[in-house]
Amino acid sequence: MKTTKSEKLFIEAQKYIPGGVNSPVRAFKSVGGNPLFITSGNGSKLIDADGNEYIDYIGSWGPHLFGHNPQFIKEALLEQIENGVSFGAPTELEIKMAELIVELVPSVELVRMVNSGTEATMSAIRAARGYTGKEKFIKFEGCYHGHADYFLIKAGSGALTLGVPTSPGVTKGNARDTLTADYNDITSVKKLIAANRNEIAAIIIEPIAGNMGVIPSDKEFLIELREICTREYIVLIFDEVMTGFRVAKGGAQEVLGITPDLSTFGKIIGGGLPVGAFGGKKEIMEKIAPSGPVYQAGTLSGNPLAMSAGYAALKYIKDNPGIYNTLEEKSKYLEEGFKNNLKSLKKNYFMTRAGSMSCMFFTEDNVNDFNSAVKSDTTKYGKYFHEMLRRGIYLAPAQFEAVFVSSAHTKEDLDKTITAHYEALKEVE
Ligand code: KE4
Repeated sequence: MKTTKSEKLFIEAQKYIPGGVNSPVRAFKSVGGNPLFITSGNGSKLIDADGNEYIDYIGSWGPHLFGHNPQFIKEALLEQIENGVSFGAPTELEIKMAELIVELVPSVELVRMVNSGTEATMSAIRAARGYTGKEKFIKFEGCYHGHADYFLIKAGSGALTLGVPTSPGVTKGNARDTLTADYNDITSVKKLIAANRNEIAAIIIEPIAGNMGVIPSDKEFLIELREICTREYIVLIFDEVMTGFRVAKGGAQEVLGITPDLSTFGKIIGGGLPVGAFGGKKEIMEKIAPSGPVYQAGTLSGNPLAMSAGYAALKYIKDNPGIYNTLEEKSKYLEEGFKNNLKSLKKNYFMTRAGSMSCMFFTEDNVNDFNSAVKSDTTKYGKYFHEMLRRGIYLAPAQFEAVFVSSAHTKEDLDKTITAHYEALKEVE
C-alpha cells in the first residue's frame, strides 16, 4: 500500500525527536498505528498531511472550546503581532487578563500567569509548602497534574496510557513527599493524614477527573475533603487546567459549589497558545515572589501574544455565557446518540460526561476511580479508535482521555459521529 505523507513525516520526525512527537500521548502508542500529521484546523475540522478531513474531538487536548482558529482570537493575535510579541516587562494586558480571571472565578483573589499547566500545578504546590511550612502533599491515583517529578507517581493521562504511572527518573527523594490516595475515597485520605499528622501542606485534585477518562467526583467526597483541609490547615488545590472555563464559566468549582484555596488553570485560558495560571487566596498568593519569599518566575509568563489570545477567549466567555447552554445541548445530543447505539447493539459500555467532556469506557462495570477505570479493555478501545478514524472522526488516541465537544461542532458533525460510532462498535467484538 502507498506510504502516506503522515507515515513519511513520522519516519523523518523520529530522526530528531524522541518518539517523533513532542508529547507522548500524540504518538498513537496505545492504539497502534502511526500518528497523523496535521496541516490545518478550522472550526470543528482538522486536515492531515494527506488532505484527509476529520471531525476533531481532541481540540488540542482541551483548549479549543470554540473550535480551531476562531476569528475573534485570530484577530486579537494579528493585532498584537503588529506591536510585538514579548517584552519581558509588565503590560496592561496582563492586568486585564488577571482582572478577568479574578472576576470569573470568585475563589481567585490573586493570580500569577505561567506557560503551561505543569508550571501552574508545580508552582501551586510550592506556594502551599511556602505558606504552611509543611512538605508533603496528597494527590489521587489516576489524576494527572503535568510532568513535574513529584506528580509522576501513579499519574494519569499519557503516563497511565503508556503504562508508566510512576516514571523512571523520579528520585526517591522527590517521591517521598508525594502521598497517593484513591479518588472518591475519603477514608484513604483520612488514613494518609493520620499517618502524616501535621506534615501535609496540600491536597491537589482534579475536581472532575479528565485524565483517567472522565470521572466526576462524588459531591459528598469533595465536601468532606474541603472540611478536612480547613480543619487540618492543608491547602486544597483544585487542578482546573482541563475543567477551568470548560465545564462552566467558573469551572468545576462553580458546578460543584466547593471553594478551593488555590486553583490551577491552562488550556482554554491560552486560547490555543501556551498559557497556565495559578491563583487563589490572597494570604497564600502574596507569599509568591516578589511580594513574598516563595520564588516563581518565567521568561515568557504573561507575554502579550499569549495574553492577547487568552484574554480574547475569556472575554468571549464573559460576554457570551450562553455558550455553556450550547455546549450542554450539543454534548447531551452526542451522549444520547451514543447511548442509543449501545442499546441497539446490546452493549453496555460505561459512559460518563461532565458538560462538554465525556468518555466511553470499554468496561460494562461502573467507573468511579482509577482501579475501575483500568479494567477497560484498551485493545477494544484501540480498534474502536481506528474504526472511528477511518470514518473521519478524530478521537483521543488513548482510552484514558476525554472527548471534547466545542461550540463549533455542528448538528451535521454530531450526526455523522453518532453514525460512525454505531458502525465502529459493530466492528469491535
Ligand atoms: P500541560 O503542562 O500539559 O499544559 O498541563 C498539564 C496538566 C495539568 N493538569 C491537568 C488536569 C491536565 O489535564 C494537564 C494536561 N492534560 C493532558 C491531556 N490529558 C495534556 C496532553 C499531553 O500531555 O500532551
